[in-house]
Amino acid sequence: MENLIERFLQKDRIALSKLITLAEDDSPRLLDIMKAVYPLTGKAYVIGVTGPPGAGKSTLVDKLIRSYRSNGYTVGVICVDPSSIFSGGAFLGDRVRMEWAYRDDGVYLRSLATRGALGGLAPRINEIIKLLDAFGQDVIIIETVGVGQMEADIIRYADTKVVVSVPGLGDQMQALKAGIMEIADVLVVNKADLPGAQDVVNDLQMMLRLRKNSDWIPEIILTEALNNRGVSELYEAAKKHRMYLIQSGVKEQQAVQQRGQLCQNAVQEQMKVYLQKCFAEIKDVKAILKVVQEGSLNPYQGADEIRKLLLK
Ligand SMILES: Nc1nc2c(ncn2[C@@H]2O[C@H](COP(=O)(O)OP(=O)(O)OP(=O)(O)O)[C@@H](O)[C@H]2O)c(=O)[nH]1
Ligand SMILES: [Mg+2]
Repeated sequence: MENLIERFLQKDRIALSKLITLAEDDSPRLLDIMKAVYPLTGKAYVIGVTGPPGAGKSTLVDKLIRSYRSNGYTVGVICVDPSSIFSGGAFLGDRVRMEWAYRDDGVYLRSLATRGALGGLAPRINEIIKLLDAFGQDVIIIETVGVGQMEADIIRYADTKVVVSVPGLGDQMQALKAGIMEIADVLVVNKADLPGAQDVVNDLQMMLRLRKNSDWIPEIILTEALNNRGVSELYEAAKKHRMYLIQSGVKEQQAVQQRGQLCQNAVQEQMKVYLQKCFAEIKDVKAILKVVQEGSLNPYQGADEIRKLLLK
């Protein structure tokens, strides 16, 4: 593994891929990997892009990557959950569309096909972001499908959160408002070539007026990702938001919080692994579990006894 980290530090993309896979698989080696690479992090600008299925997120991301590349930035892209029923087909489309990016050394694309063990977050998204950051990608874009709490969690640590909507969402628009709108830093109305785009803008403006007090008022950008319209406006809006984060001190506040959270999460993960080991290996714990399984001991009574045993 030393070798793998060594190769990673020498900018070997295969080593990067392997380390991301270890993160994705929740490898017990992850803690050591992160200890080694963390000192190299902190430079990347992270953008989260979310919205309903088929809104044109990938088309937009493709155009954004081109913009960042033409401005001299390297880019890492993480596409979360392309295996969902909505986007299984779209992912193949993405590969074809992104063909150019796979050939560009300054772009690293990765899709996370799996959900976490608990069915929640894509595993270790934060660690994967840190790996890309440490590898030297200037800009990291996370694309995720959906407008609920789970998607909000996936892009929680993005510096700039872009929520994409489109004309004709109907009831989904309500879900969008209830779910993810609160966290948006930039609002995009894509497919502005279709009828109804202005209605969506009006709707979003209304919603913004109800937004809780915040120093930052999200811009609403009309785009036609397919025709590359509005993409430079989105690029500028993201840049403006990034400057705001830095100048207002919000970025530093978020960093303080994030460092604590990463540490706590890592401890929790370690504890989970430790507990699994206890259940499998400690004789007295196994004995209590057995009695619980046989029905002679209340499971919660059993839990209490195991806790006392482990924490004594
Ligand atoms: N009319 C129109 N169609 C667009 C526009 N942008 C993207 N599309 C089309 O919308 C469809 C979905 O685009 P994707 O970029 O795959 O959308 P997505 O949001 O990434 O989709 P999922 O990842 O499956 O949720 C494709 O057929 C695109 O060509 C646009 O500005 N106007
Ligand atoms: Mg997509």
